[in-house]
Amino acid sequence: MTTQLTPPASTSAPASPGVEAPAPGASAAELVARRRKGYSLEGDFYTSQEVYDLDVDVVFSKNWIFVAAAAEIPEAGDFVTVDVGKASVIVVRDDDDEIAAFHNVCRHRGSRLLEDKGFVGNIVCPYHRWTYALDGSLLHAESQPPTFDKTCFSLRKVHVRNLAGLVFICLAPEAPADFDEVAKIVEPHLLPYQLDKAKVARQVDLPEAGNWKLVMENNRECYHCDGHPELISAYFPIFAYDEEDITPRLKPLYDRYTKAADALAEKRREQGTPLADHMQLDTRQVGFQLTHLPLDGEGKSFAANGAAVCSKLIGEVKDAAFGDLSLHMQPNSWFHFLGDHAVVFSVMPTSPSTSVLRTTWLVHPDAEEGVDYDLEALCTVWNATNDQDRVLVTNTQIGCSDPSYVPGPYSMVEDQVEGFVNWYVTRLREHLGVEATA
Ligand code: 3BY
Ligand code: FES
Repeated sequence: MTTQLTPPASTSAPASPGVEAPAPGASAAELVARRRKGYSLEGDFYTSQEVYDLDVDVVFSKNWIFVAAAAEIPEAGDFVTVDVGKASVIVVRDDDDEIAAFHNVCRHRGSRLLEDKGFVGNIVCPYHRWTYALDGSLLHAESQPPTFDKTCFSLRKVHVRNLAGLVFICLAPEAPADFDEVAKIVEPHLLPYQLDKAKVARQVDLPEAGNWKLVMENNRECYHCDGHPELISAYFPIFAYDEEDITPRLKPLYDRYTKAADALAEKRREQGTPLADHMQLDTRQVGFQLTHLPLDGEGKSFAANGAAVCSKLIGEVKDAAFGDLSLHMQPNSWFHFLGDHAVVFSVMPTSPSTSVLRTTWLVHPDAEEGVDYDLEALCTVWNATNDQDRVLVTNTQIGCSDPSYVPGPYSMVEDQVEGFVNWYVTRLREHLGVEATA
């Protein structure tokens, strides 16, 4: 995340009445081949049914996607279902306390098995009551011939990983292998927060009137962050700057920031957790970015003056002023981990022009609503931020659907948007076997 004190130097071309909007209706292969580096995507990327189908079949079905916090399914038998296009997946905690994932399709005649979320002893099909254990094995199917072999009809498995309390699935037969390498880097950073044992304080599904990529692109920059007064008030308005950019006017602020960053580094060292940032958003198939930032004011949480919003610290965190560890992952998630809570986000596509942003707030399992935290106060900053972003996404979907829309250049502070788009275009180019022509 980058916050500007002054606007960046303009990189946009002068107004040019001669600029022509690309003709609509190009195939997905043409669109990804001619995508111009450094520029936003053509409008068809956000409106075409062909592109949407590819997004579901390639981006969301062949890559690891974030689908739930493990804390949503704390006990054996707790489950959530996840819709990916026409596919539905059951994510369930099994009797060994492991998280498993299965296609939500009965092995008899295909009925949907479970809806939404809840608790089950076994997974029982509502149609003819075939009954599956939490490990997916078929336990019982009535009226079968003696030759019937139950072991041939287990639920079909989906790849799943529980990364320190964050649950990812991959629908492909072969999941991208570098997830494990990324997990090895990320996991030690997350251990102090003990997310697997956290409590879900609230979950909100926000329908977005925009393509899922617009929600992600918007998340990947703070060029627009003047529109987030609640969020940016928690951060130092400084960290976009290199030391040489620091004018005498900025020096006191810079010194204050440096002091807070040093203090945070010391606290993380004491807690035995790594300090390094990582920026691999478009260089890996499991693209990710991990950033440690001190917060301004009291330095504790997402609230006015950086005040805490939960008096019980999350996990094993020892100091309330533990900064903001943010994790951004391709293609559909981002996360903020603070001393007193964590907030995790997933975006799922629902049509070419709509998507759903799911936000989940996590606190210490013993934190009591009304005693240790006020639920509204806990959620204020991100409810406001998400709603502000929703309006920006809606307007961008409308603008990108306008026949006059022409892709525009990214500024110097939109490098993570570029990272997202490069990652995305690479996935489609690989799948379609097309080379860049632009
Ligand atoms: O959550 C984030 O990291 C980003 C950065 C700023 C805007 N946005 C919501
Ligand atoms: Fe599930 Fe028949 S379809 S038991």
